[in-house]
Amino acid sequence: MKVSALIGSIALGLLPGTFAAPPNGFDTDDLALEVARRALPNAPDGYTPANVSCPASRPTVRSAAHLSPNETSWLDTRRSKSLAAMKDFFGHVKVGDFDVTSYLNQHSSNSSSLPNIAIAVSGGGYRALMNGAGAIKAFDSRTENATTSGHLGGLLQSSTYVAGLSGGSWLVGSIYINNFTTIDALQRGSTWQFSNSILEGPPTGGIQILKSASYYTDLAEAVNGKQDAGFDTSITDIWGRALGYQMFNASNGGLAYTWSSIAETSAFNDGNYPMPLVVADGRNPGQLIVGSNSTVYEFNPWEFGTFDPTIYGFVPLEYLGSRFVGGSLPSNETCVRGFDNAGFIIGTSSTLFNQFLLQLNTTSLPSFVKNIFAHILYKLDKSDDDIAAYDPNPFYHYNNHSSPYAQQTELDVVDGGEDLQNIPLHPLIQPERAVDVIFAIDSSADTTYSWPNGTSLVATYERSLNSSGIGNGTVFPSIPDQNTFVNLGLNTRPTFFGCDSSNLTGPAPIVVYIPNYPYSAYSNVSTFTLSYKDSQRDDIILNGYEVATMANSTRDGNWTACVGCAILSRSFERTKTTLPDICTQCFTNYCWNGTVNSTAPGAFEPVTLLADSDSGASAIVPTVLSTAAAVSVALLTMI
Ligand SMILES: *[C@@H]1O[C@H](CO)[C@@H](O)[C@H](O)[C@H]1NC(C)=O
Ligand SMILES: *[C@@H]1O[C@H](CO)[C@@H](O)[C@H](O)[C@H]1NC(C)=O
Ligand SMILES: *[C@@H]1O[C@H](CO)[C@@H](O)[C@H](O)[C@H]1NC(C)=O
Ligand SMILES: *[C@@H]1O[C@H](CO)[C@@H](O)[C@H](O)[C@H]1NC(C)=O
Ligand SMILES: *[C@@H]1O[C@H](CO)[C@@H](O)[C@H](O)[C@H]1NC(C)=O
Ligand SMILES: *[C@@H]1O[C@H](CO)[C@@H](O)[C@H](O)[C@H]1NC(C)=O
Ligand SMILES: *[C@@H]1O[C@H](CO)[C@@H](O)[C@H](O)[C@H]1NC(C)=O
Ligand SMILES: *[C@@H]1O[C@H](CO)[C@@H](O)[C@H](O)[C@H]1NC(C)=O
Ligand SMILES: *[C@@H]1O[C@H](CO)[C@@H](O)[C@H](O)[C@H]1NC(C)=O
Ligand SMILES: *[C@@H]1O[C@H](CO)[C@@H](O)[C@H](O)[C@H]1NC(C)=O
Ligand SMILES: *[C@@H]1O[C@H](CO)[C@@H](O)[C@H](O)[C@H]1NC(C)=O
Ligand SMILES: CC(=O)N[C@H]1CO[C@H](CO)[C@@H](O)[C@@H]1O
Repeated sequence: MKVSALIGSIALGLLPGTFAAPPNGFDTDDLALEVARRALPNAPDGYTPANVSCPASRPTVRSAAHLSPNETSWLDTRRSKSLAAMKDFFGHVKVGDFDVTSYLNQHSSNSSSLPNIAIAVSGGGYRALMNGAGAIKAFDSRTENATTSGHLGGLLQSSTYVAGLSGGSWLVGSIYINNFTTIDALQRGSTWQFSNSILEGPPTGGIQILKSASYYTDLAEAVNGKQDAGFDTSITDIWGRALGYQMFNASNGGLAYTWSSIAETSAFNDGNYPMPLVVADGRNPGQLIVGSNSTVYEFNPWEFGTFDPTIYGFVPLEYLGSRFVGGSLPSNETCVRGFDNAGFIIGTSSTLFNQFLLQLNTTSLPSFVKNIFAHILYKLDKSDDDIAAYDPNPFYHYNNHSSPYAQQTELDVVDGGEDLQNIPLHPLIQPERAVDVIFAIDSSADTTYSWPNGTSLVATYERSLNSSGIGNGTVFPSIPDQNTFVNLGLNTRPTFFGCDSSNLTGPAPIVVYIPNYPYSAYSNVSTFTLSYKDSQRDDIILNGYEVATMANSTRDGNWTACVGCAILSRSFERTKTTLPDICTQCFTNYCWNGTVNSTAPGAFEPVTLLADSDSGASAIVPTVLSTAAAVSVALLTMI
């Protein structure tokens, strides 16, 4: 008897009638909507990757020297949409007396002179998801009142890229797999039910009719299916399936939804919203610790791969799971689809949270649930290994002379924050993408009380200094040490880095650093907290809104103008436009000017900036994961 069947019968025996396996990967409700515009349940066999016939031109790995033809042509389509959105944005965001609309009209025929905007949402579990959601909500023109004076609605619609990592990738996945939905809808709907811990599964009733036992049976069924089809599995497969239940509004946790299906939807193809990016790290062959020299991967709607010199290649995401050799698919090999399950992608970006599953024993779940889980773990190839197995390695024998992965039949991919670059800036500082400004939302837990202190920017800066090595020519603004961040308060309000482009060694964006900070709520909840009441979730999201808008500009009446200046700055340089006076003032106020104060600061314990709040405690010290692997715990306390 297969273990999957065994588990199924355990659950059936104990809970008659509660477990109904889907007849196959498809969900008829979702299929009916296939013509509608949202990410699609288009995997051939649910969670299990399956052989399909190859397209006429067989998929290949391509060099990272340029953007993909898909991205290049999508950018063309996107530009007219983002330009229109920018005009709307500057309809309510005034930059002193400067007429931004005329400026944009004047240069609209040469799109490369116009601003190119990106948003990056850091990791940090649910804290990062919620604080990031507040910022995205603030940037979204669809949010009620967000396009009034003092707010920033429309920045999202004006952006070209939105990147997420780990907890930030759960946010990006929640938005994109659910039809570019709004944060408001996620708060009001049945998807973001964080009061139900991911360990227990979704509430019963509604779209996901499950109980904890059948939840785990469902997770096991899917993962066993993949394994029985000959694919390596790890605990990340279980974790990714669980995330699907909590982030995707589809029955069976979006079993057949692929990440590549985003590129098949008409709304995305029409350029109606920004391009989503998810970041993960590579673990080098034979290594356990992921250091600053590790390879950084991106998942975009078309491809998986990296600009790093280690691999310097991209594979079509849809055909991940096919046996590429030396960058092409041998004639005796078939195409495989369905490997890029959307939950698996965001699970890959957040593998450190695999540790939580291993803590299931410490929960109050009934013991038969724990037994089911023990069986799942037993069956996995890599039960306690914190990696996602990308086997077959799509870059097998690719760039044989330079790639440390070329001889590996399996690629080990891990949490995007493990190299300490906890903000997904890597895809956004690639010269080919020519980004002008990155809004970097940092929800990292760097300090004792889980506030950010610039560690992530420091890591990206240091990596860029190795420009002939792993940095591969990427340029990043100078970033001071973390003590300076705390001493100068650079982590208490937005700070701009790289304002003066003449002080850079090459083209690089301005980084608008937006650190998590308490306005109306203590949003420094522990990375280890896995369940939140709706009211606390909403308080933290509102706090994130206030972080991004500086309390709707009540903290600085010129904040939105200064955001406008950051957006326009590089464009002004290209068009040789004199900086408006208000921008000079803004840059004096917000740009880090090179001052350093590296003396060791005292404890960083900010209190809510707005009126007293009862919505949280300021000091939350991690204790839960005492048995987890030491390295993971150390990292989890930081991200
Ligand atoms: C996706 O969103 C668009 C725009 O709001 C809407 O028109 C469309 O019906 C939605 N599709 C689905 C499947 O919900
Ligand atoms: C990406 O581009 C390739 C080659 O131009 C094309 O065959 C493929 O259909 C495109 N993919 C998508 C999802 O549009
Ligand atoms: C939007 O603004 C109006 C008018 O000030 C106010 O009544 C309403 O409560 C606001 N809505 C939200 C969601 O803040
Ligand atoms: C294809 O050929 C290679 C080289 O002979 C072999 O290693 C591989 O197993 C073959 N694949 C299949 C699916 O038969
Ligand atoms: C959980 O508990 C079971 C039964 O006590 C034990 O066999 C198993 O090893 C434990 N699992 C973990 C991950 O500690
Ligand atoms: C900054 O965060 C790092 C961990 O990310 C920590 O080791 C360091 O002590 C912190 N420094 C300050 C000044 O907060
Ligand atoms: C990263 O690689 C550079 C050489 O390319 C080396 O100098 C540096 O020590 C490495 N850093 C780590 C943390 O391995
Ligand atoms: C900021 O605006 C949001 C949404 O309109 C509102 O709910 C919140 O109360 C406002 N906060 C402050 C400090 O004005
Ligand atoms: C905004 O900036 C202008 C120009 O520097 C200045 O005159 C004005 O006082 C500022 N307004 C606020 C509310 O700080
Ligand atoms: C640079 O910024 C620091 C505070 O961060 C300030 O004290 C100093 O006066 C500034 N220097 C210049 C030249 O503006
Ligand atoms: C300008 O560049 C130098 C050299 O890289 C650096 O030390 C300094 O901090 C930079 N200044 C600013 C304001 O970024
Ligand atoms: C700018 C730069 O250094 N680019 C290099 C990145 O890595 C690839 C692969 O090693 C090189 O071919 C590029 O020249």
